[in-house]
Amino acid sequence: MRGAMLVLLAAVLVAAGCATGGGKTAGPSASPDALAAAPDALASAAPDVLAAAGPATVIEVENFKLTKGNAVDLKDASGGKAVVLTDEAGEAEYTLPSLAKGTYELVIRGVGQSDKEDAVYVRVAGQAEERVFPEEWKKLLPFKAVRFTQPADGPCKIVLSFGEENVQLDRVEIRPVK
Ligand SMILES: [Ca+2]
Repeated sequence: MRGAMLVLLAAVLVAAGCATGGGKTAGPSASPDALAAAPDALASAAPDVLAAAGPATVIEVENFKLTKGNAVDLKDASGGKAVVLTDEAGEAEYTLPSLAKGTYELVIRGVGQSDKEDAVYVRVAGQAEERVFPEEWKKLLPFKAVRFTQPADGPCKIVLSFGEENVQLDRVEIRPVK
């Protein structure tokens, strides 16, 4: 009888020990797992937000809404196309559905033909317009970067407007600034 009691007591202690030990190890390991899982949940819920927080978000200018602008074939351009705004009313507009609050750089890639044919204006996230252009001509190059602040998570409107004639606008890249 005493032997059975001891075995029972030992079994209770072992069971309690296991439960306590299990509890202790489960606690700390559960938190990192939960944290690791969070970005995956975000990725499926809000791809635009995540894309901006990591590598560049790239938007082809030929996918912008164009006013007085034409998509033209351009060798080596991404998507094989670029946009030329045809007169002073020319605009290309695009609204990212969701961009996370933060500071970013917007860079246009395109081709300027000469110092009289290379400028375009950029308005983004409601900031004042900035005039940008490439450093060299007749090459597909990044134009001067525009730094902007997205004030809160949400849509982000980008407007490229006519600066000079014959500027070929291939794509827009948006990167977070650290
Ligand atoms: Ca393009």
